Amino acid sequence: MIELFSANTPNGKKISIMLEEIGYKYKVTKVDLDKGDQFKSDFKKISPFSKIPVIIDHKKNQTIFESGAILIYLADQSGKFYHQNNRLEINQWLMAQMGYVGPMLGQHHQFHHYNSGKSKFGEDRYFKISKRIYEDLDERLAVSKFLSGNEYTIADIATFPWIARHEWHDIGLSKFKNLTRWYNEISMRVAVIKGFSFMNENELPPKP
Ligand SMILES: N[C@@H](CCC(=O)N[C@@H](CS)C(=O)NCC(=O)O)C(=O)O
Repeated sequence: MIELFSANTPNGKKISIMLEEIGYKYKVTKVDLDKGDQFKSDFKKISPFSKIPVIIDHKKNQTIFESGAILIYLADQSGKFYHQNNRLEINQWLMAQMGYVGPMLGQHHQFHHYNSGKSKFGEDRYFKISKRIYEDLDERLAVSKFLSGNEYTIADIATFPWIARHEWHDIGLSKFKNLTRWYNEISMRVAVIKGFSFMNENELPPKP
């Protein structure tokens, strides 16, 4: 049994989607970020930077923080979505999500969605970077069915919930034909629909 410590955010959804995709039984423990649950000493013991998501694999007595590391762990355990012969490609797109796509879109959320009007510099900077991310992903998906090739992998699972916040981005997902094709295909997966709504049962990936 896996225990997932999470909140209803893109990083949180990556792991519920993965757990649904591999068909593992899991229990969700909500970490209320607005109330500061992430800073409680018991949580800090399993998450040194006070961030969700974290999992505990109770069967193996193993705790894991950082969504990319969790995805790799679950992929290794289940033998799914992280094919041995394509790891170099998958690692690149997964690391690009972890180190660039997520953090930059996250800043765009801060300046454009939550705090618009407070910093023109911040709003312009992250809008521009986010638009470039859409363009670059669209370019990649013009020549590749999924981010790391022909197969759906943990790189797609990591990236999808961030693009699913497209309504906050105001960039216009539907203008990006290849990214939209990829997004629509993933949105229709049964496991994605279930994992996406892990904290809000009626929540669906918003249409482009
Ligand atoms: N690199 C981390 C980022 C995790 C992260 O930023 N989590 C946010 C929610 S999406 C969080 O826990 N924020 C609480 C805080 O910083 O106080 C990962 O991918 O797991």
